[in-house]
Amino acid sequence: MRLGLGLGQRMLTPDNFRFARQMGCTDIVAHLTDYTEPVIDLARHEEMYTLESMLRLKEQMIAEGLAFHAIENFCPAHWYDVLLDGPRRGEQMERLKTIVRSAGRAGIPVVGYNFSIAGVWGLTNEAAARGRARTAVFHNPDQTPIPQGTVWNFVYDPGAPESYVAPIAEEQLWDRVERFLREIIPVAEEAGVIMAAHPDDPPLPTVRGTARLVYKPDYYRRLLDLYPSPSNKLEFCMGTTAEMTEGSVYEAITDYGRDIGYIHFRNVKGKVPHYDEVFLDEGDIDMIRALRLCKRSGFDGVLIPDHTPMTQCAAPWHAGMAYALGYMRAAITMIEREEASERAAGKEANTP
Ligand SMILES: [Mn+2]
Repeated sequence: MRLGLGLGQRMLTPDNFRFARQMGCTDIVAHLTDYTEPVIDLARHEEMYTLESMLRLKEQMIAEGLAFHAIENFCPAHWYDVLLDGPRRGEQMERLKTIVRSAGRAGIPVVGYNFSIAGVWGLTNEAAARGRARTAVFHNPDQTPIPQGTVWNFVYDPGAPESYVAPIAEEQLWDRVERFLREIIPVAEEAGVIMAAHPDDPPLPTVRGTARLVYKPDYYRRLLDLYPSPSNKLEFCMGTTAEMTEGSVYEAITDYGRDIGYIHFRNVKGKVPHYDEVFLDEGDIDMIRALRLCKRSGFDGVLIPDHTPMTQCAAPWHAGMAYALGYMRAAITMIEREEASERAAGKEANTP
């Protein structure tokens, strides 16, 4: 198993790559979309998702001793009509295929995506983690409908008429993701890229009048079965899976270990409709047990910290990540040593 760091678009800098390497990372998962802008800057995002931009970033990572493991998420502006089944769906599917082909040509093994209309929604920031660290919490499901011209909390069309996105039923959404997979997975196979699906966070059946895709562990299987392929995998989020009301995160790891593209390693207290994101060692998940199960169920890829509580110091995000990465580095080492000694003991027992 390898340790990676996920970086937002504006954090894709040589300094942060060096920080990742110093923390023991070998891989970077890059967000090419800037989520801090309320209205999507189309030209900037067109540029970020080109082959040239991917190669430039990869070169900067290599210069710091890192691999470009994955792109996390398409930009909402690139595929809103794929999600909403709108008039520009065909042209946007072609755009997504170009992005996947570019990732393949740049030698980036994974493209993560989140097939969601409402996106990550309803989380607020509170001093809810250990030592009153500020962190994301979900306490009050806000169900106000989504304004037209918006998907995933981002405004792609500021000039859209003043009305709302019509309610979307679960079967409609599954039909849309099936069409998406039928078109994108063959392209991903040819490009040598793995498409990795993130579950819906928060994992509720509906948010803002729109159905959610993977909000229970069984639906990971439903998604994989739509188009079985080595290129159809999961961006397995431990935090989101633990927030689900059905099943357990341990069972899910055992069931899907071999179908995981990469892992979001995050802990949480509580489940929908009330949970707090917390430090790795203070939540409901026994993260060591979870990681051991990942290894035993056949996962041998990259794990990254997901979000982290902000620590009380001059570098709240970096210190939070350093804490998470140190914890993960130690856990990986421990579990790999355990396995090596079990293998050695097994060999001894088999010697006549
Ligand atoms: Mn996640």
